[in-house]
Amino acid sequence: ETLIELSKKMPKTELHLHIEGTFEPEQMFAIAQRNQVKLKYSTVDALKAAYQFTNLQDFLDLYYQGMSVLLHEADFYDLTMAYLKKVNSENVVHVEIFFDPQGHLSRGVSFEPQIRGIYNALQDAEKKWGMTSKLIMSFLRHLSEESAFDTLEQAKPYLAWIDGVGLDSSEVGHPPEKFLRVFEACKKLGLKITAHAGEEGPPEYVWQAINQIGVDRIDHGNRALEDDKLIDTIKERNLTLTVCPLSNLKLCVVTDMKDHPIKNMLALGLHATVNSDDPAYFGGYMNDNYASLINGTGISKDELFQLAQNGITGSWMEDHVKEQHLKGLH
Ligand code: ES4
Ligand code: ZN
Repeated sequence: ETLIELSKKMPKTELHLHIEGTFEPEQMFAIAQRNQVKLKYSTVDALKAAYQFTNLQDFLDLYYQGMSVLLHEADFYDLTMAYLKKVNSENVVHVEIFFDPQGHLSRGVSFEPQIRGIYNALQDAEKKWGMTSKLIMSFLRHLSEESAFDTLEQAKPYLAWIDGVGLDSSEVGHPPEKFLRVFEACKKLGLKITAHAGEEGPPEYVWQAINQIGVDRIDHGNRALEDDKLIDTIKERNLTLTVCPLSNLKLCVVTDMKDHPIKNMLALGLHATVNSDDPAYFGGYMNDNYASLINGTGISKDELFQLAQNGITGSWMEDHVKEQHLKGLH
């Protein structure tokens, strides 16, 4: 059995996934049509041809355009269900999904249809396939603290459906400490906390996420490797890194998959995991991300299992559920 075959068969978790980043061009055009809204691109091929990014912002500009056709609860349901169906076929057994409410609120789409559509799809996936999930509301860091507080207020009637909060969008110039008070309020509400840090931003932003915000996890974290003391701190605190190989390649965080730092992260004792981030934009879902690591970096069988195991231990599943999944892995 090849490592590729093994990686496909393994039960996997996804801990870093933006649901709006799973919007495939074909589905985007179909929903645009039924909502009678126009996209900037006239064909699927023209849109796909635009998916060439040199940095995070290039991608975000298209990502916000793409999500602009989502208007109704059914749109959010269909988007989420299409993703869940895809990863169920890849033996993903647990997902922790981000959504960006401000990307929709700013267009006049209220909180309720967003979360109801996403949540109902997650529930249906559990009923159909036993796939478990957590939902993470993410704040857009290029917007103000006030906007984040307003979003949290709108989320309050739905807190039973929300497991954690995150921080995403344009990193440089928007350090975690900008949202210190918002995350304090979230913590008081019992929400888990994660933040994108060290994707394009400096190690200082990862320090802030840990020491000021008190994150339970770090999304990406690539640039933490520039700071030895930071590496030690991430280990001491047992913080999981949600690493996204194809995302890193497409956004030029790494220039070649053979230079991807994930093997180094494992060798340093960091709890790295494999995730797809925005699979419709970055060229692949969970199995493609594993395949790119196997083909590009030459990870070993032991490293493959370590990554899958880290995905279970780094998840926000209840401890007894983690135990079950760990047994299923070997
Ligand atoms: C994102 Cl790859 C990435 N980084 C930061 N924010 C994001 N939102 C969606 N994908
Ligand atoms: Zn991300």
